Order: sequence, then structure tokens, then C-alpha cells
Amino acid sequence: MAMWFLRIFMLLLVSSCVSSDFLENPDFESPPLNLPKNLNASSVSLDQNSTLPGWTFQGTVLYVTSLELPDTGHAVQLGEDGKINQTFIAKGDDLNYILTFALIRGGQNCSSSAGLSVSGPDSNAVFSYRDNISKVSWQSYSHNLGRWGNGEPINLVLESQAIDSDTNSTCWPIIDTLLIKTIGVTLVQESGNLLTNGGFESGPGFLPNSTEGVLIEEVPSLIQSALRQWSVIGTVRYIDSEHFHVPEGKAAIEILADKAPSGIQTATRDTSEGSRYNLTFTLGDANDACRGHFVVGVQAGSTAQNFTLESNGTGSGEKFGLVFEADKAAAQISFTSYSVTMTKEDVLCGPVIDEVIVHPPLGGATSVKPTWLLLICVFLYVAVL
Ligand SMILES: *[C@@H]1O[C@H](CO)[C@@H](O)[C@H](O)[C@H]1NC(C)=O
Ligand SMILES: *[C@@H]1O[C@H](CO)[C@@H](O)[C@H](O)[C@H]1NC(C)=O
Ligand SMILES: *[C@@H]1O[C@H](CO)[C@@H](O)[C@H](O)[C@H]1NC(C)=O
Ligand SMILES: *[C@@H]1O[C@H](CO)[C@@H](O)[C@H](O)[C@H]1NC(C)=O
Ligand SMILES: *[C@@H]1O[C@H](CO)[C@@H](O)[C@H](O)[C@H]1NC(C)=O
Ligand SMILES: *[C@@H]1O[C@H](CO)[C@@H](O)[C@H](O)[C@H]1NC(C)=O
Ligand SMILES: *[C@@H]1O[C@H](CO)[C@@H](O)[C@H](O)[C@H]1NC(C)=O
Ligand SMILES: *[C@@H]1O[C@H](CO)[C@@H](O)[C@H](O)[C@H]1NC(C)=O
Ligand SMILES: *[C@@H]1O[C@H](CO)[C@@H](O)[C@H](O)[C@H]1NC(C)=O
Ligand SMILES: *[C@@H]1O[C@H](CO)[C@@H](O)[C@H](O)[C@H]1NC(C)=O
Ligand SMILES: [Ca+2]
Repeated sequence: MAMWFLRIFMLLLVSSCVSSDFLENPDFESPPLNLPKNLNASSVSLDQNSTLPGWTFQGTVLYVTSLELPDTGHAVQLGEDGKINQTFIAKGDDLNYILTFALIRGGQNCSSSAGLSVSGPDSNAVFSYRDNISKVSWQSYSHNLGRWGNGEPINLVLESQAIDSDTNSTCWPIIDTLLIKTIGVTLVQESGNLLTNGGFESGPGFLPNSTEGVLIEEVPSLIQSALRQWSVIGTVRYIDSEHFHVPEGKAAIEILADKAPSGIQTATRDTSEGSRYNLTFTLGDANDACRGHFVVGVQAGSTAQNFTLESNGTGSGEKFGLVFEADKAAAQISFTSYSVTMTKEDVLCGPVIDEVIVHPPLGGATSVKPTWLLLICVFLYVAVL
């Protein structure tokens, strides 16, 4: 009975994280009004007389029609000094607003790719289309717009950033299908795991038609990361169980190491200095035809060890463990991939990490403290009775 209640309560907490519609015309399927008469072209430059429903624009902004898009075929290209923005209102207290969007290659014969700057009121990140990272000609990226209180306006700004003076041979970014997901600032803390989000269930939303996961780029801070409670070095792919082999739950991380190692890092809560802990995790492959010899370096406190897996690329997973002594109350835990692996189709891929658990101290000297959630549940359970 108590377990049943706990489950329902957790479900309620988790379901409060489901995405809802915040943006108007997030997929640009509502066409601009007063378009210049040039309907034949696959892209039309918006002028002062045009309006794009839901959005304000400045600079060179084109309305693009193409078959190689994630939805029914309309998107926006930000040309020279091109900028679009939309303000939405935060709903609910203490939520993180996490954006996922599709970035599409802006042309074929360009010598340089312009960046796409994505900003919230106090956050900013620059993205650029990268080759060999997806099987299709678009990629999903994510950005954490931060934590906002009920009713606060959040102005989302997307802007092109040229890196080259020869703007004629620049590929300008095309964007489509924006999705905002909210995640409670206070995450469910499982008793029996001294890590938060060790199963990677709290992360960016997946675009409806995407089969390629969501890319999370370098973010040094746990708080600013779209992958809650984990910082990212290099690039990782957030993968969903509908399209990939995920060892546990609905999501996991695939580490994509390019030239330099990539990885993820977090910190434990409530470890005591000098106590020994057992860290366990699952290392596997995403069933994305990623064959190779995976080498993953695991660092826990001051203990470091490399783990290897021969991958067939057919969705394997193996549990590993590492015993470490905590060097402080918040011991650092990191996973770094040293393998540069590509599929036969030249798409970057790598090892999958999931089910990261730091178990209560070995020897059992200190008993596990019940988490606040358990306390609330017990309280509510008693109240219901
Ligand atoms: C419009 O498209 C048709 C068929 O693709 C083509 O024959 C015609 O020349 C185009 N007109 C202009 C103005 O581009
Ligand atoms: C905008 O509309 C006005 C009035 O119809 C017209 O005179 C003007 O040339 C238009 N501007 C552009 C850039 O098309
Ligand atoms: C998914 O793609 C199909 C065809 O490309 C399109 O008809 C559909 O509207 C898309 N769904 C969403 C939610 O964008
Ligand atoms: C875009 O930003 C400007 C301020 O920079 C603001 O006045 C305008 O309302 C914003 N547009 C939308 C659609 O929110
Ligand atoms: C790109 O370059 C190739 C070969 O140089 C050429 O055949 C093709 O027409 C070009 N495409 C565009 C869109 O300019
Ligand atoms: C990227 O993919 C293309 C073809 O898809 C291939 O020609 C190229 O060598 C790949 N680049 C790298 C760095 O592997
Ligand atoms: C860029 O293209 C425009 C028109 O296509 C042309 O007039 C201009 O000279 C070009 N600029 C450069 C630097 O090539
Ligand atoms: C750590 O946990 C794993 C998996 O539960 C177990 O196989 C291993 O024996 C544990 N190590 C220690 C030292 O308890
Ligand atoms: C793990 O492997 C990497 C790459 O081969 C190496 O640089 C690193 O020193 C190794 N770490 C340990 C703890 O053996
Ligand atoms: C790899 O594939 C072969 C043949 O498809 C299979 O026999 C073998 O068990 C696989 N190994 C792993 C680790 O999945
Ligand atoms: Ca998981």
C-alpha cells in the first residue's frame, strides 16, 4: 500500500514535467502574411510589409520551403544580421524551461557556416551545423533557458552570427520545430542513490518526428545544463528508448567523441569524506550500428579507472562497478569517452551510459537518511488515512 502510494506520488511529480505549448507558431507552418509575390521560389525574403505569425523579425530573414525538414516543410532561415524573437510567459513556479529545436544545413556549396545564437533573458549559447553528426540533413539541439517563476516573460531570441566577411559564400542557419519542455527545479531523489538524475530521465524534450536524439553541447555548469544535474564536455547525444537501445527507463546518454574526449560530470550529495562507496553503471551501445572498441574513463572522487566494451552496434549493455573513497561531501563523478567511433554511414557515435548509481556507504556504518520525498509521502499517506 505504501509503495503503491509512493509510486502514484512519483508519477504525479514526473508527469508535471511533460512539455506543453508555450510558443505560437513554433514550427513556422503558419505562413507569413503579405509575402512578396515570388511564390515560385523555395525561399522568400521577408520585407517590412510581411509579418510572421507569433514572431518579430529583423535583418535578412527568409521563409523556406523544403522537403528536407522535420515537419511538413516550412522553416525560417536567418541571413545576414537575421534575428527572430518571441516572448512567452512562464507558467508554474520553480520550473526550468528547456528548448529543443531543429537546425538545418543552410546550403550545399558554402565555404563557411554561420552560427546560430540562442538566448533567453539570462542565457546564451551558439550552435552551428556540423557534418557527420546525423543521418538526416537536420539536427536537434537543446538549450536551457533557465529557471523562471510563474508569470515571468521569457523573450527567446534567435540570431545568425557570421564568422566570415564573405557573406555570399556563407551557409546561413535554417531553424524549425521549436519545443519547450519544463522540468521541476527539485528533481525526484531516489533513496538508494546518492546521485540525482543518474538514470538521465530529466533532460531536453525530443522533437515529434526526430529519430536522431537531441544533441547537448558543452556546458560547464550543472545548473545551466539541459541535462539536469550533469555538465557536458564536448558533445553528447540524448537518446530516447523509442528509437535507440536505452538500458533503463526512457532516456540515456551516448557520448560522441570527435577529436578530443567528450563526457559528462556530476557530483554526489551527502557522501562523507573517507567513507567508501560502490559506484555502478551500465555501459552499452545505442543499437545505431556503432561498431568498435569503446574506452570509457570513470573518475569518482580521486579514483580513476578505464572500462572497455567491444560493441557490435546492436544494442548491448553491461553493468560495471567501481569502489571509491569520497574525498568530500560532494564527490565528483565523471564519464569520459576516449573512442572516436563512426558508423558505416560516417555518423559520429559512441558508448551509451545509463543507470549510474552511487550506493549507500559500504560497511553500513551510516544508515541511509530517508529523503524529503519519502517524508512527504509518509506524511501524505498518514493524512489520507
Ligand atoms: C516557376 O516554376 C515553373 C515550374 O517549376 C517554371 O517553369 C517557371 O519558370 C518558374 N517561374 C519563375 C518566375 O521562377
Ligand atoms: C509595402 O507596401 C507599401 C504599400 O502597399 C508599398 O508602397 C511598399 O513599396 C511596400 N514595401 C516593400 C518593401 O515592398
Ligand atoms: C512529421 O512528418 C510528417 C511527414 O514528413 C508530417 O506530415 C507531420 O506533420 C510531421 N509531424 C510533426 C509533429 O511535425
Ligand atoms: C521581440 O523583442 C522586442 C524587444 O527586444 C520586444 O519589444 C518584442 O515584443 C519581442 N517580440 C515578440 C513577438 O515577443
Ligand atoms: C554546388 O557545386 C556543384 C559543383 O561545384 C554544382 O554542380 C552545383 O550546381 C552547386 N550547387 C549550388 C546550389 O550552387
Ligand atoms: C563526413 O561524411 C562524409 C560523407 O557523408 C565523408 O565524405 C567525410 O569523410 C566524413 N568526415 C569525417 C571527418 O569522417
Ligand atoms: C554577393 O552576391 C551579390 C548578388 O548575388 C553580388 O551583387 C555581390 O557582388 C556579391 N558579393 C561578393 C562579395 O561576392
Ligand atoms: C558493487 O555493486 C555491484 C552491483 O550491485 C556488485 O556486483 C558489487 O559486488 C558491488 N561491490 C562491492 C564492493 O560491494
Ligand atoms: C584511460 O585511457 C586513456 C586513453 O587511452 C588514457 O589517456 C588514460 O590515462 C587512461 N586512464 C586510466 C586511469 O588508465
Ligand atoms: C556480436 O554479433 C555476433 C553475430 O551477429 C553475435 O554472435 C555476438 O553475440 C554479438 N556480440 C555482442 C557482444 O553482442
Ligand atoms: Ca535511463
